[in-house]
Amino acid sequence: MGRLFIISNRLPVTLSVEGDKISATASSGGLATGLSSFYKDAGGLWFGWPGISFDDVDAETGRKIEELLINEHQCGAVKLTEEDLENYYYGFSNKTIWPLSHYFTNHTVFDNDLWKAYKRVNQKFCDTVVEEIGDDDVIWVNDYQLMLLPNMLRQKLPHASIGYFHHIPFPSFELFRLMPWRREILQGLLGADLIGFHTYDYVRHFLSSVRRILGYENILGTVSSGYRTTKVDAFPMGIDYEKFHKATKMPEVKHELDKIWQQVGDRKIVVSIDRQDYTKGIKDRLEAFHIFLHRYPEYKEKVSLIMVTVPSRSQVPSYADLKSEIDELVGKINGEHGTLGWMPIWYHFRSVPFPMLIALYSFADIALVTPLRDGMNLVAKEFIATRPTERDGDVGVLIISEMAGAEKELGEAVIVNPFDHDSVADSIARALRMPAEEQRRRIIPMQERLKRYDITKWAGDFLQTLEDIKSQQNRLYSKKLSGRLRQDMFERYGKSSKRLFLLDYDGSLKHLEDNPMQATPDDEVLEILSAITSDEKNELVIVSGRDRATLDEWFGNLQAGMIANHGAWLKHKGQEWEMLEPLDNEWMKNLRPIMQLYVDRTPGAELEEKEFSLVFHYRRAVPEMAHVRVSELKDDLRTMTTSLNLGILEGSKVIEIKNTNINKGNSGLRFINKAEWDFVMAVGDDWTDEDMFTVLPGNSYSIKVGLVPSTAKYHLNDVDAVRDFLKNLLGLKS
Ligand code: GDG
Repeated sequence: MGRLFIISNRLPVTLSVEGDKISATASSGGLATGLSSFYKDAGGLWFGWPGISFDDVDAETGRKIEELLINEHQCGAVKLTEEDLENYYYGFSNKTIWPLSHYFTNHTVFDNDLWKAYKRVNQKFCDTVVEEIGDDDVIWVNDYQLMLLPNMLRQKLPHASIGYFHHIPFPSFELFRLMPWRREILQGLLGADLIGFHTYDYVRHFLSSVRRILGYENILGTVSSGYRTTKVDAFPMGIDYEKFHKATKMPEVKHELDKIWQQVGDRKIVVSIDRQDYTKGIKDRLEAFHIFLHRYPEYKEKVSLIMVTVPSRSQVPSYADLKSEIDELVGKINGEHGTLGWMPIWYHFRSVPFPMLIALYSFADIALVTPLRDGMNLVAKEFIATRPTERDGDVGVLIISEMAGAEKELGEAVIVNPFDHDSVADSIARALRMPAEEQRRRIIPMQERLKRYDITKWAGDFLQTLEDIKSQQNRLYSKKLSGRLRQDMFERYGKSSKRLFLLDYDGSLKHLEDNPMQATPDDEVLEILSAITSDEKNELVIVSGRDRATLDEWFGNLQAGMIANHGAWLKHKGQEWEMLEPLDNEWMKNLRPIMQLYVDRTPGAELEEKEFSLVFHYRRAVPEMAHVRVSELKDDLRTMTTSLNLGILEGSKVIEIKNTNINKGNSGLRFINKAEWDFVMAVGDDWTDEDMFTVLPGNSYSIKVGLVPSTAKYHLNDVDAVRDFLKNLLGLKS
C-alpha cells in the first residue's frame, strides 16, 4: 500500500497572514483527530483550503505558506479565490447540494453558473493534488463539496485506491432526481472504489438513484458501472470518546462549571448546541419549548434552556434570514414567560471554547438535539460521552430527533419527531421526571457503543475496507495488459504465423450506446479490422449477439468469420451462414404469451423476439417493479424450461430464454478447432463472453474489457484502450 492522502474542502489548519507574519492554528475537530495518525504515519498529506483567500497572495508568500503547511502540519493548500468561495462553496455546495440533500427544496437554487464553478473548483483540487499523488497511493476524499473529484482523480490515476465519505444525508431518489446535473454527480462519485455514508438509509437512497438514473445495478452494495466496480457501505462516524469522557476532569472545565453553577444554582438545565443552520430545527425547538412552558407551569423558574448557536455561512441569504427569526422568537418567549430573577432561554450566538462546551454538556440535565434532517449529529454523541456514569444519581437524558443519522446508534435515547412540537414538549417534561435508575439504564449502553466504535475505529474501518477492496481487485481481477506483459505479447505476435482473433463488438470494440441502433462501425474500428484481415497470417472472427443481417451489413466487406445471435449462427470467411446445430424454436409458441403478459404488466418493458430466443428487456421500467416481475417470471419459466433444454440467461436489464447449447463458447470452438494456431487472442466485455474465454487453449490471450471479475487472464480498461492496444499490435501506431 502507498501513502495516504486526505482531501477535504477545509484543511484541519487555519492560516492567518498579517504583513510578513504567517501563522497556522490546528483544529481539534473530530475528523482531524480521527485521521491525523493515519495519514501522518503513512507519510501522506492532507489537502484542502486553509481559510484565507488567495487573490492577493504573492508568489513569495504563497511559497512560505506551502512550506509552513507542509513542514509543520503535513498539509497542502488548495488555493481558492474569493470568486471560488462565492460560487463553489457558498454557491453550489451550500445553495444547491446542502439544501437539496436535507430536503429543503424551498432553499435550493439551481444555477448553471454555480454548477460551472463547482466543476471548475473540483478540477482545481484535482490539479493541485495529482502533482503530489502517485498511482499506487491511497486517497480519501471527504464530503459534498467534492463529489466530482473521485472520477476526476480516477482519470489521472487509474490504479489509485480512492475512497469517498459523504458526511451529510443522501436524499431519496424523488429529491435527488430534481438535480439538473444528477448524472454527472453520480458519475463523479463512482470514480471511487469505496463510497461511505453514515447510515444504511443513505446507502439505499444512493444505490436507488444510481440504478434509476444511470441504470447501474448492484450486488450487495457493489455497483458495476460498465468497466469498473464501486463498493457502497455504511460507516457511522464516531467521536473521540476518551477525550470527551475525560475532559470533565480538566481544571478549565471545573472552572467553567463553577461559573455556571453560580448563575443557575440548582435549576434544571436543557442544553442545545448547533451551528446556526435551518436543518438543525432551532426554530421548531424553540416552538416546542414554548409549548412546554405553557403546558407545564410547575417548571416556571425551575428550568432554563441554554441555547448556543454558532454563526455559520452567513453569506448565504437563507442563513442570514434565520438569525433574525430566531432572535425574534427568543425575545418573544423570554418576554412572555421570564420573571425578574429567571430567563427561560439563555441564548448565545457565538462559538464557545472547548472547556465551556464540555461544562455545558456535563452540567445539563437534558440535551435537546432536534434537527429536521442531519447526516449524523456529533453533538448528541459528545453529550452522551461526557455523562458521569461512574457516580450515583442523575446521569442525564438525551432527547434526539428521529431525523438525525445518530438516532440509529442511540436507540435508548428519548426519540422525537422534531416537527411534532407537542410531543417534543411532553418529552422534555418526561425527561425531567425520569428516575435516575432509568437514566442510567439508557445512557450506559449508548456509552459502551460509542466507546467501541470511536473516531479512530471508524477511520480505521473505512481504510481497511478500502485496502481489502484493492487486494480483492488484485486477486480476483485479471492482470492489466501493459508493460512487460504487453511487450511479451507483441513479441509473440511477431514470431507467430497462424493467428486467430475472436473479437466481441459492442462494448469491446465500440462504446455501448443508449440506443443500440447507433452502434454502426466508425472509420477507426474498420481500419483496425481491415489491418487484421490484410495480413494473411491472421484470421479474424467478429463475435456478437446481433443478428446475421446486421453483421453482414456492417462487416460483409471484410475477409472475416462471424458469430451472430450469441452463437446460434456462424460463418467462416467467404462462406455461407450455418447454424451451430439444428435448433427447434417450437417452444417459443408456448412461452411467448406468458412473457407478453409480464411485459403488459410492467410499464416500460419490451419483448423482443429473436430467431432462436425470446428477450424480456426492462431497462426503461421502474427498477423496483421490474425486480419483482423478473423474479416472478423466472419462477414461472423455470418449471417449463428445464424439460425443453432451454436456459434463462440474465444480462444487464434483460433476461433471455434460449437453447442452452447456444453460446459464444460452443460456436467459438468451431474456429479454434479448425487449425493449429500459434497465437489466439479473444476480447470481450460482458457475461456472454465468459463462455468464449473458458474454451480457449491454455496459452491464449483472453482479455476482459473493464476492471471487473472475469475468467479472462488479462484486462484492458475500456474500448479506447482496446483500440489503442490493437493499433500498436498491428503497427498502425508507433
Ligand atoms: C456535518 C453534518 C455530521 C459545535 N458548537 C461548538 C462546537 N461544536 C462542534 C461540536 C461537534 C461539531 O461542532 C458539530 O458537528 P455536528 O455533527 O453536530 O454537525 P455539522 O457541523 O452540521 O456536521 C453532520 C458531521 O458533519 C460529521 O460527519 O455529523 O450531520 O451536518 O463536534 O462539538 N465546538 C466548540 N464550540 C462550539 O460552540 N468548541
